[in-house]
Amino acid sequence: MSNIEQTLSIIKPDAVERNLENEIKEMFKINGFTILKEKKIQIEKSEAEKFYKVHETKPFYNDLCTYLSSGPIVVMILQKENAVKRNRELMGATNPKDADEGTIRKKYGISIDKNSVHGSDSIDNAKIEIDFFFKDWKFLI
Ligand code: IDP
Ligand code: MG
Repeated sequence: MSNIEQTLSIIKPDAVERNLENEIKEMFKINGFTILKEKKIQIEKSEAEKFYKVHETKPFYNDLCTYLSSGPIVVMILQKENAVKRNRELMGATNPKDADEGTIRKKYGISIDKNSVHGSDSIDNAKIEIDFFFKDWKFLI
């Protein structure tokens, strides 16, 4: 049985700044993801704080929110079978140093904070995060 899902992906400021947008999108496409929607935006720090609220007690929260709002980002809805899990696999570990060969973070990540991409970590969070950036989006399934 097919299990088509959507997940939220963000190409973070460090990658947009290095003009890696197209290369990273190509990696998604080669790996069978369809980019259903995308937009390049810059968000306010207050919006980053809302997006990353789950991390508000972490020591890196303030820097993380400053960083995500520091420059243009590309937010995308990706679709594929088991998209949430498959995207996490393609992204690789949070710290690029620990990421497997062939993953986006291994290839492009600079450091644990400048790790080039965000991806939803669960189906529930994918819905919340897609709604955060694409309010009018209606889930296909
Ligand atoms: P994830 O992006 O792999 O899901 P999370 O634990 O959800 O990782 O953390 C969100 C983001 O916060 C990470 O992508 C990374 O940019 C940043 N981050 C996580 N842990 C640290 C840390 O120990 N120091 C600095 N930044 C961190
Ligand atoms: Mg996360």
